[in-house]
Amino acid sequence: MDAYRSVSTRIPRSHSTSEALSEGVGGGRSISSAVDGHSHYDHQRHHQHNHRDQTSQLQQSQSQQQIHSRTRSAEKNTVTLKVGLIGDAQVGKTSLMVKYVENCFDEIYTQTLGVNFMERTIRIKNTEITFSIWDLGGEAEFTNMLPLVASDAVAVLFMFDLSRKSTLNSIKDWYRQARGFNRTAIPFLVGTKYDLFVDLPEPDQEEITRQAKKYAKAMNAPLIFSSTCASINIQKIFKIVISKTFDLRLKIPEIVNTGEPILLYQNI
Ligand SMILES: Nc1nc2c(ncn2[C@@H]2O[C@H](COP(=O)(O)OP(=O)(O)OP(=O)(O)O)[C@@H](O)[C@H]2O)c(=O)[nH]1
Ligand SMILES: [Mg+2]
Repeated sequence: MDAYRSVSTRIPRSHSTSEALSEGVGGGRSISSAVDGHSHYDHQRHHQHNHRDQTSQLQQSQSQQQIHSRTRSAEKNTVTLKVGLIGDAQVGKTSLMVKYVENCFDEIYTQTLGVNFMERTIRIKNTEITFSIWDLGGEAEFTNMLPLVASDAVAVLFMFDLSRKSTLNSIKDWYRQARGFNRTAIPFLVGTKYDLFVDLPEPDQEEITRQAKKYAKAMNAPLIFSSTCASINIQKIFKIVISKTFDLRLKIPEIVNTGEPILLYQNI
């Protein structure tokens, strides 16, 4: 059985114009405009891995990728940023990755059995930035593959479902475990399914927002509420990853109020 999403696009194509618009990306020389202004440089690649017997293959591919990245860096001013996606089952990790790389969304749940991997390359001024995105299946049986996803990552997105509070409670444990394999990665706290969150009773929204802010503060992490199906804050997550990694200024306004799609990343 093919246990993975079918993600077959390999042809470079223009990306996410509608989302860029819906996210209010402006002009000027900010990172946001640079990213979207060079969308024709986007490339996507994906790999799928079976967790049963491919741990060593993954490690090999990871180290090959790093070598490859160094070679390319010397020649073409390119950089690879590894980003890990971690969190409970069904919070929407794979959906977010597929949305960012291929700009599509599937309502049907396909469990990740192990680790998925996709790449997207964007260009900012003279630099090609390749996001190498590693997505860990959230069921407990795959926790042994956490090192593959967390090691060498520049950023780890700790993801929870805004409509299921238990998934936010789990973040503590995911954070503790991932930090054990990587103490330098920039942590992000990402709430998913904001489209469902807005239908919750107000007191629930307030409680989840309060707790998410508390966790983000404790983790020293940007906090982002997102919706993959409604294209809310997906591009921004990766723009903020770039800005935090290279210490660049970003012109995206923060969103702080309960009930809105929270975006807190400055002064972290
Ligand atoms: N309403 C809504 N549903 C979403 C959103 N993102 C993902 N989903 C749905 O949530 C379910 C789980 O999504 P996945 O991306 O497979 O979750 P996952 O975290 O990768 O799950 P595991 O692979 O088991 O760890 C799927 O049915 C998705 O269609 C969203 O933004 N809004
Ligand atoms: Mg998945």
